[in-house]
Parts: sequence; structure tokens; C-alpha cells
Amino acid sequence: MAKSHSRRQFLQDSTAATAGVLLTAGAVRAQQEESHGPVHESHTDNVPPNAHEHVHEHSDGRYLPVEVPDVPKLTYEMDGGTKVFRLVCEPVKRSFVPSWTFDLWGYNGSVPGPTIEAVEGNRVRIHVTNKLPELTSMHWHGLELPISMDGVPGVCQDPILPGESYTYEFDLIQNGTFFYHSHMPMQELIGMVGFFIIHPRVPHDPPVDRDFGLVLQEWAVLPNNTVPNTLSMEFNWLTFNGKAGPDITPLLVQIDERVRIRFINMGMDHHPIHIHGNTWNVTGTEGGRIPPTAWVPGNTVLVGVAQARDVEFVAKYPGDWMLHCHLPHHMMNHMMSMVGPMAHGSGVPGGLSMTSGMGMLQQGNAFSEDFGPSLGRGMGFGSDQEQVVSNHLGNAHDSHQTRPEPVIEMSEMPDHGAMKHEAPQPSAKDATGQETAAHGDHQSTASINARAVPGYPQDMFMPDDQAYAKPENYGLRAGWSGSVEGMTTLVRVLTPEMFEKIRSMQKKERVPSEQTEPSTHKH
Ligand SMILES: [Cu+2]
Repeated sequence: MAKSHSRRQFLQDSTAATAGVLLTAGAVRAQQEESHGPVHESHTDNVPPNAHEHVHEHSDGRYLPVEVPDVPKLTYEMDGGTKVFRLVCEPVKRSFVPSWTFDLWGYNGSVPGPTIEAVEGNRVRIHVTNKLPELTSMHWHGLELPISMDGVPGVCQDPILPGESYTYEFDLIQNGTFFYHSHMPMQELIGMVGFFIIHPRVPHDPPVDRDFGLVLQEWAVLPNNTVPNTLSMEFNWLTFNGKAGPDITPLLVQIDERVRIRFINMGMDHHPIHIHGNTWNVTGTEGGRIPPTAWVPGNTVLVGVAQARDVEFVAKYPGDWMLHCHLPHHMMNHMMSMVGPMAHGSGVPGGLSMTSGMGMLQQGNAFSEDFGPSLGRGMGFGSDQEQVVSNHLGNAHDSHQTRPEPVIEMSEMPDHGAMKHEAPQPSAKDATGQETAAHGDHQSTASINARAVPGYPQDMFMPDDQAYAKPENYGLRAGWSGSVEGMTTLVRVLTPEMFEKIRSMQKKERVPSEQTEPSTHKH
């Protein structure tokens, strides 16, 4: 803490005095390392984090850029005193985790859309081009602007038809965490949202050393589909920045740095975002900065739909701290709603009906006799018909002597592999040379008579560190990936030595990693 404070004090005295603005340690380092001015985005699906860590130099001053892992920044050109941005609405393919690629809609080849950063007092012009097969429009969520710029089709403007463009232009009179999104609700749910960060003209006190952004989204993808079902009210993929754990790039900070994390939520659920081992203050909402006297300490912040929340804390404790939505189902990947035998190792008895898998209505409308009580919120396969099944894997006579024998023996089930354990090779080494956990065979981690215990199985621990080996994950404990799924990532509080080591690994890997993930989008 003392170190951090003195460093900030030093910067305050030496740098900020001349620049007229306070620059933090990270910004100074970035300024030294990276070239100045906007760079053109590559629109790759997996942009290395911090690839855009640089300080813009314009007449409006400098700011510490927000790091939005796995999402590119939107670049701009200057036209006189106006910042000119270009957004293209278009279909996007996005992998939440390797080998699970989905058909979404987003902006400039990215879901969520690229991050807009500007400064309070800026005038911005944003050209929005529609390359979707249907009409759209853009809403600037939380911004105070002329009604003609508010982006609601019909109410304030004509819709932007396929192939057409619309130009928005307005002054930024606020600062804080905002977002942009299509004003078509179903387009919001298929991905069309992005950060709109407005930095204050005078940095907030105390300044932060690291500033991160996470976009919260959720998806319902039926079995054997790649297109999210935007009608669903149940969700089986939960993402930060268009990635699901363990594929979300962790947030890297150094011990004693002051950290801000910004969250925005565009989905159907509210997410209680929780951090382990640290206490933060909620310092901002979608309405901007909260006065320090009204900051609320905590370790869980409820980020409601359409809300933004900023939290800040000093990273005092070294370690890899979980940061996750605490809804249990939001801590898992490709969940399928089902009643009956859960499967570990043998797969799910799928294939009865694709549409029944996530509770799509099949027997009338939402208010019909069948669905009225649940308002159409079906539970999916197996919940709407009586079946003789057991919720445990073993011999039914072991614990449920009055219950009939299950009609389906696990050994007879076809292996669909949907929930199959992906077992890493014992003693395998990942790309960073670390030993990976030898796990995978679930039977080996359960007690001998596990199948006789009603309720078994419940755990979903399926580590596969090798699949997620990258510089940002260097040094994590073997088996880490087993506990980082869904809307879950890590805040890695690192020693300066470890931090610099990972930074240098990132630089070495930047070019190869872009080559191995070819972009399908060329602009
Ligand atoms: Cu959640």
C-alpha cells in the first residue's frame, strides 16, 4: 500500500503536473511501451488482452484505457474536434470455449461489440451500417442526448434498413460506464451490445492503476444448434466478454494496485457478481460516479439487467481470486435441462426431441392448460411426461427398494458425449511446461458405493488445463480449469516479477496466436 501510494504520489508530482492530468503507473508504462494514436483493429475473435493498452493523445487529454479482455477497442479518426467512429451491425461467429462456436449477431466482427472510449466533453459522430438481414437501430444506453439521437425506431428515427447507414452525432456531457445496443430486444439477446466508456475530464480520486470491463451475457443454445434461442427463458451458456470460463482471459494486476472493474448486463437475468478474498466498494452505477460518502462496501454486487456497476478495491492479497456470478447454474457450461439420470461418463439419453431440450412450448401457447401455471417456462426434456427413471446411477434396489427398476440402464445408453468428461492425459504438460491434473475418470474421484447414495452425482469438476494454456494463465495451480466455468474468471494478484514475465510471454505469443485463429471477418 505504501509503495503504491508513494508511486502515485511520485507520478502526481512529476508527470501529472505537466500533463495537467493524473496518469497512473499502468498508463505511464503503457505509454512507454506502445505506439501512440489509434490503431486499426484486426477484428479477430480472440484479441490478446492489452493489445490495445496505449494512451491516446489528443487535445482532450489522456486517460488510463479500460482493459476489456477478449474484446477489441473501437478506433476512431478525428474530424476537426469530433471523434468519428464506425460500427457495422453483422452476423458474427464466436467461440465461447474452444470447439463450441455459435452464430451470433454483433458489431465489427465481435460479440460483444468493440469498446468505445471517449472523454467527457468530446463530440462524437458514429456511423452505423446495417449488414444484417433485417432492420435495426442503435440506442446509447444512459446517455443524455437530443431525442433525435436516442435510437428508438419509430419513436425518434426511421429504422436502419438492411444495407443502409445512419449517422449519430452528439456531445458527451457525462462520464461513467455506459453501453450501446440495438433497440430491438431480440437483437440484444443475440449479442448486439458493447461498452461505451466515457472517462472524466478530471480523473476520479483516488486514481486506479487498472481499469477493467466485463460484459455480462447469457445464451440458450439448443442441443445440436449453433444459433441461440432468443425466445428461451432458460439459459445454458453464460459469458463475460463473449467467452465462458475457463476461456475468459483473467484480469492481471500487481500487488497493491488499485483496481476498478466495470460490469454491464444485457440479458434476461440479474447476476450477483462475487469476488473471493477481497472487499470492494461499489463506486459507480449506470448513472455515473457515486460520491465516496455513499460508497457501499461488499464482495457481491447485483448487476441487474440494463445496469452498470463499477467496483474498486486495492489488490492487497496475492493469489488467483475467483470473480464470478454466484447463481450456481451460471457457473457451468452447456447445461441442459433434464429430469432423470444425470450422467457422468456415459452421456445423456438425448435425441427424444431437440426442441424439448430447453423447454420450448409444444402443447399450446404460454397460457394454455399445459403451460399456464408455469407461464411457458418449461423445464425441458423429461419434465412434461411421466417416466420411470432414477436420479442416481446405481442399482435402484440399493436405496430405493420401493421404486421400480430404471427402464434405462446406464450401460445401455447411447454415448452422446454431451457431458462426457474430457480427460487430460496423466502427467501431461501444458504449453507453459506445467504439469496438468490427471483427472477425468469420474469414478476414480467418487467413493466406491457412490451410486447407492441418493443425489449422486452433483459435482461438475472437469479440469482440462491444457486446452486453456496461454500466457495469462501461466503459473495457475494444476487443475484450475475445473473450477472456472460459465460466468467465472480470475483476478490474478501477481508479484511484479510474475506480472512482467506474463507480459513478456504475451508479447512473444501475440503474433502466433493471431495466426492460429484466423478471422472470418475482413473489413
Ligand atoms: Cu448469473
